[in-house]
Amino acid sequence: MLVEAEPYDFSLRLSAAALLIIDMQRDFLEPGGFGEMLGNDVSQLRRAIGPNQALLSAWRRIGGLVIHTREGHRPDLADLPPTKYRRGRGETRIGDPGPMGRILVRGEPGHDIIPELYPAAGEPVVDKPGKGAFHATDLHAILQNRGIAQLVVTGVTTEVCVNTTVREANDRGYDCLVVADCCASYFPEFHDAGLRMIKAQGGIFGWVASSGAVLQVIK
Ligand code: TIU
Repeated sequence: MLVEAEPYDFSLRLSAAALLIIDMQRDFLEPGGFGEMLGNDVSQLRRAIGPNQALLSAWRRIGGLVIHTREGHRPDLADLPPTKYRRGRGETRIGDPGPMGRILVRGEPGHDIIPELYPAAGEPVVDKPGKGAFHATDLHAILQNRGIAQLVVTGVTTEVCVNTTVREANDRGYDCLVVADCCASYFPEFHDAGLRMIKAQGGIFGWVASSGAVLQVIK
């Protein structure tokens, strides 16, 4: 199955592909959450919800593997690097009480995935302490155990957790197809640059396609 993509068409093998949805968490996307508290415009991210819903439901319909990730830390914060804690010099930090529970702490309402894209029973949810979904997680093992070689990547934010994960995946031997309108950033120019960085130089990290192009071949 050929998906129209840049820098050239992507040869999708459904039996070896997983849909990887990065960090579509309430604290990043919902009004009143941590992202907005930091001064970010969450509407920039919310644009990706509809396209993700369409892609997720099509992917489920064909019985494809779906994996969700969440960025966050243990309630005791033992897995939180002091550098990450200190960085930003913000008044509110990871682990502090926020609008939707303790910020970026596992088990808190704000840490969970938005209801529109909530994981279905049996879909692995990978909790990650870093930006990349492979660092300090069992994602690679899960993918290897399922015979996955291709990742269709969506989520937020394009230049942070999506890009970091795609780079990690690239070095581990996975082909990545990033779905442009299913990713988003608080900074539109970083979204654009983040996608360009992936597909430049003949696809240095992977491919970029629209959700429409993916839907066309999996429908
Ligand atoms: N998931 C993810 O990208 N985490 C971030 O902290 N992103 C920001 O852009 N801040």
